[in-house]
Amino acid sequence: MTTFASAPTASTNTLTKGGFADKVQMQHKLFAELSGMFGKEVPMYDGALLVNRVTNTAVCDLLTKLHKGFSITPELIDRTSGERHGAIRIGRPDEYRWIGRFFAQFAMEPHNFYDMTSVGAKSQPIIATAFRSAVNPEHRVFSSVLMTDYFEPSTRERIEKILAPRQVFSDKAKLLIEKGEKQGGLDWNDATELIREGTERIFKWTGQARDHQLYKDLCDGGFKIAADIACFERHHLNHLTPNTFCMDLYTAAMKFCLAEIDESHFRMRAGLALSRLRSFADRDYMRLSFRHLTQEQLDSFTQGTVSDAEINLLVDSLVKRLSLDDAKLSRLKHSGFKDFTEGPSEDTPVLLRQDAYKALTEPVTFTNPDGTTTNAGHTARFGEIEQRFYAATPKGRELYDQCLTIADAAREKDPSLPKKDFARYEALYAEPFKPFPKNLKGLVEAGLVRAKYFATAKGRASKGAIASTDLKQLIAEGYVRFEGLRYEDFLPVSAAGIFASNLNQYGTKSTAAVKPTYTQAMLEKILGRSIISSDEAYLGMESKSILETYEALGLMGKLAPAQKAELESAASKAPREIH
Ligand code: OOG
Ligand code: NI
Repeated sequence: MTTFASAPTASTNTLTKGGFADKVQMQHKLFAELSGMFGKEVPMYDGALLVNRVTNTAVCDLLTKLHKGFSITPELIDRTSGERHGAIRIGRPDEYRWIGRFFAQFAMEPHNFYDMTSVGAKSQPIIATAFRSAVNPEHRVFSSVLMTDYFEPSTRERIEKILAPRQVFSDKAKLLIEKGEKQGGLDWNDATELIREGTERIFKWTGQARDHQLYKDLCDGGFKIAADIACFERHHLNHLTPNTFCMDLYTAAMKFCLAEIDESHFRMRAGLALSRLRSFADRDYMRLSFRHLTQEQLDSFTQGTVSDAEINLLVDSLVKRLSLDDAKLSRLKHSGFKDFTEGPSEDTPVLLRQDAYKALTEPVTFTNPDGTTTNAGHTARFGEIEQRFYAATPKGRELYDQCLTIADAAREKDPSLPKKDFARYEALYAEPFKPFPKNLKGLVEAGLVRAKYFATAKGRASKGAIASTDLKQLIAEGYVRFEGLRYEDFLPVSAAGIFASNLNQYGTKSTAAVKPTYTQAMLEKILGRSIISSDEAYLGMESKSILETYEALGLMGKLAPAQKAELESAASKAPREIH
């Protein structure tokens, strides 16, 4: 029976040495509470979480047979798949700075600059960063800020005028943040209060908005995103995305629960997803999906087998469970599930794959400048899901972008193919991704993904007697092993696709006389701090692990000075945990 080493719980109140609430623990609580809030606001979200729990449980049933010794309780499944990413869209630079300071209280730091104003036809008038922990992040929030100078002067003025008086952060929230900054942390009472400010005010959907005429003008002008930001009173969560252990099983299940595919079609897709997983779910997949497993635990599992008959039984039980009343999501108000998954093809474990149920039209009451009210609808909040794979090197990223462009073009030639013939669509989409090796070993050897290296027991025992410093050779000889680094960030092109599909509006062109250019330095100025480059952080982690490995094998003295200096310089960018 496997027990997890340090799985986070939302119920324990850990204290730091200074007597403050542990910031990562605060983060788990914040996201657990946000998830509760979002479930109340959007019943489909809770339904999707149920489907995720059911399909993740089926995956774990398969894994317990495939990896003898592995076993997991329902609570641990919930905890392991309790990871979330959210998205918020901010109107004013000063609001954005408060958001940055808010997340800092939860040890979440800005990672990467996303310029969404220059992603071709899918461009939006926003720039963004994502807040997350620097080390082993479990939660992240893609946070955008509206660039009003993207618009011609009269629209710009109308947007700025409506945004000027709103107070998203209460005085109390601001005081708590200032106190946390001054003290270096918050006690659990204050932490709980700050989390409550998040769920009851800052990120809450109120169904209230202002100035229906402006809303309409912005939407008609092609700027739904600006309407979504400017006319609303809070930084409402646009989506909150859980993590799945098997994207294709989850999407098939959602389509079945939404009555978009019938039972026989679901059986076929679920059976296929599980049999693919049977071949794919090796030790590297276990490391990637179950971060709380220790290396000893992973090493203690022995290879088992799963027969086709056993897969059929799993599918039977899925059909049974998903046919119960609580999973009949087609009864809820919904706009359907997307027909294809964003990201790499199903057989290519790089970066991340995302899918979603489409945005719901929700009732909104607008208060107009003359005091009258208008009841209308707003379509923006949707239900995403994701599965994360290995972090790409710049070379891997470039290859990914090339493959994606070809795959997207192939898909766009016949957008109805996924619905008509899913198998043919999958083959068509996978074809351009053929240059990618399909497992971690191949990906690392080709220099396409980042990894963390370790000296093995054999390597340590041979310390001092090893001649080569060539990593490939050291691995082949059993002195060194590696694990893939998980991709913890976002993809601008996928993000642009997400904006486009959930706003039901492809993209926007600047209406300013000259389209302004936006830089990372501008966003850093807004935030009042620097933004971390994830590429440097992944390379830093990799380089640091290589140096530690050489050290453990007694090879430091054999390194060429230039190679050592390069590794040391890269390793200096390895992230440090802050608490
Ligand atoms: C953010 C879109 C980015 C993702 O998963 O790439 C995002 C938004 O819709 O505001 O969440
Ligand atoms: Ni998202």
